[in-house]
Amino acid sequence: MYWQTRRFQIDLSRPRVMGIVNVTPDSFSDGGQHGEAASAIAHCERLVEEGADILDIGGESTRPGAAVLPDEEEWRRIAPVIQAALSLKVPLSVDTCKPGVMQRALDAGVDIVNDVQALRRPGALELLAAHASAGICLMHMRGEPSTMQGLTDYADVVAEVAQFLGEQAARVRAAGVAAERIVLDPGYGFAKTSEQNLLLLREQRSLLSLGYPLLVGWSRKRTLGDLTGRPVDQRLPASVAAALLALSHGARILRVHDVAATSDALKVWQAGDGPGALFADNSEIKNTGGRSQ
Ligand code: HH2
Repeated sequence: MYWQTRRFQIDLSRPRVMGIVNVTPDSFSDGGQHGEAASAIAHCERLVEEGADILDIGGESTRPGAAVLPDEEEWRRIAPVIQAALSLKVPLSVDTCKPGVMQRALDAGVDIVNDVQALRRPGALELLAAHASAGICLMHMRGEPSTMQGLTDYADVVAEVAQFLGEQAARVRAAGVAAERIVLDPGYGFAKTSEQNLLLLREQRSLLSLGYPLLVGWSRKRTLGDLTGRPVDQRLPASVAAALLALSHGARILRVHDVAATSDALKVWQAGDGPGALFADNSEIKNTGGRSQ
């Protein structure tokens, strides 16, 4: 099982860590920490040293009620970071739902588009279909960050998330995108209550029947605060526990803020996950040298 992205074929026979780089003043857990390009670039380097397999770079917060930015401003934030991070030899993902930003990021050379709106904005699907090899993450959510909190009415949240992701993947495939380029994400925390997030986690494995690898983002999210009573800056142990649970329920890519801690936890998890697992790390990410681009 692998994820085809622009420069890299990511082998998913071992789980992968996607490190979050928020070049924003207002992200829910680290807003303002890497708002300047220089500090965001240093953060990229640190995350790679800590074991990030992929970097996910975003310029606009998706937290409930976050301000919507013009394309120009979002791109101005992330452009220098993407430019610098391209030399770090790990796949780069851009976290955006705006086709104008996707276009610029793809032109600049990013490997993956991570879209919390699952390529539903006009022009997004066409853009990715016209691209030869960029990886795509399709996530479930309802509404926009400004409205999603009120959109948590589901008859059966697991069935509805599965149906949505199946339909979006089919739509992307019908546009001519190879299945190997697609991963799916249940969208923890997006238009879901804590109870619904936990139910989805327990039933997460059922999403594997859609036939795509799963990427998940539990890092520091509010449900973890609800469970532990901890504020956002004290949710590291809870985030690691949720990440490992998501792995044991079939996820292959973990989108996290705390790469070092998650990588350590993964090593232990893998060591106990089969004979010789600890030393059988021959599943490196293969650089395809941008051949297919
Ligand atoms: N969560 C966030 C943003 N992007 N993308 C995917 N695929 N899955 C997620 O769960 C996900 C995501 C929210 O986290 P963060 O980036 O830390 O916060 P903010 O959106 O406030 O910048």
